[in-house]
Amino acid sequence: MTGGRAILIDRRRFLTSALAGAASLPLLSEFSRSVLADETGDLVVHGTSPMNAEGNLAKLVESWMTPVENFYIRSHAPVPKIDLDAFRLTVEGLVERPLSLSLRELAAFGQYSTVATMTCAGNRRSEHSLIKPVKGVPWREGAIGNAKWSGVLLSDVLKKAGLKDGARHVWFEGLDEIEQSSGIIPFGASIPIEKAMSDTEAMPGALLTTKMNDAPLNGDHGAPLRMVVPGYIGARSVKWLGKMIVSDRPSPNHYVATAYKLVEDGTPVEWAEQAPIYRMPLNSAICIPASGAAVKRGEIQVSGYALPSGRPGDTIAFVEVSADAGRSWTKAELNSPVRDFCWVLWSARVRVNAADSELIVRSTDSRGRTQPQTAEWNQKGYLFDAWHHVKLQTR
Ligand SMILES: Nc1nc2c(c(=O)[nH]1)N[C@H]1C(S)=C(S)[C@@H](COP(=O)(O)O)O[C@H]1N2
Ligand SMILES: [Mo]
Repeated sequence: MTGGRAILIDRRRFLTSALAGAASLPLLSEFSRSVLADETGDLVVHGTSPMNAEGNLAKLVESWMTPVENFYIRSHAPVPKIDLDAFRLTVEGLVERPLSLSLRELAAFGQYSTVATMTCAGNRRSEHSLIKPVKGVPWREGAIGNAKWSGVLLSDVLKKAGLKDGARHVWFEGLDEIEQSSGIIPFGASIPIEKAMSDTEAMPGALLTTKMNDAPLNGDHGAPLRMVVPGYIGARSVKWLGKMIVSDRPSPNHYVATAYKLVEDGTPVEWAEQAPIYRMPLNSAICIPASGAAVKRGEIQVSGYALPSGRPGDTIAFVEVSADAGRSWTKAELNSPVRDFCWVLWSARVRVNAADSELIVRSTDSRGRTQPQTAEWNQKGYLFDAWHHVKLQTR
């Protein structure tokens, strides 16, 4: 992990500027004030080996469907080299018929597409650090994107394999090689069998994806095959998927058994006691104006995103913006489709006075739940879901 440095760049310029600029890059804390306001790059790059980058906020809110150039990348190891002819997805464990499927054989299953938002459990981690420092990629609000995913239903593949009695979880394993002190491991995840099989007409429980926004997946996003699990944290959507194991228990892989849990003290007992995170929480963020932007007194345009929790059926009901520390709230207009598992883009016009120094957003869902005013700090800086604040310089 590369720590606190971040640069905002255009993907095309990315290698040269990353190398040339490495010594003089500002620290996140130095530029978190306003750099995003006037830059035109697609991604804010936190590290290049492995690649970790988040969407430029001003661009993210331009479209409900996030273009791939603007879509965050979170990888724990370099993109693996995969021979497409030799590639096989294997399915084993508690199944009647273990499978070994080539890409062609996979394509023979029925094809489905769905729109779903992917977000990293660490999105907004930098706000945890304002409470107490946390390690990990210092994501701001851009580790999120919404895309159309196409491929085959996980449930179809599991039905073909035939679930045995006792099948409770499906494990996923990537073909990447992550260096840990214990040795090299693949990125792994698992989901409950009920989620894997829970297809509705509008939304598959999980999709074995080969295309993103109608184009073949690129290497950064998991080519040739990745899992997409709508409603779950990004870490459950394993990229470069090579193996699935049906089991009676959650995966023992580090990223299920140890990481991606909410722990406060981080004692071995607490790590063992806590359950893996599956769903993403209700959340929202202001994308425009950028943090630290200079604005004139009077009416200003504010825009951003809101994300329902990963609970099936939860949608965004309304989004509110305050310019006066939460004394009064203006309802935002929702400018995109409103669906479960998908973000909503919103905008609002609010009046700011000379004394107002920040904007706040909070969202409320179809069950009447509102984001909490503050978030619980946790060791790994996951699921920061408090009201989002953006500081302003009001003139
Ligand atoms: N094999 C593999 N899959 C992975 C990861 C990884 O490092 N290796 N990162 C996970 C995490 S933490 C996230 S948030 C999402 C990010 O997906 P993206 O890079 O396509 O945005 O992929 C997940 N799948
Ligand atoms: Mo993530």
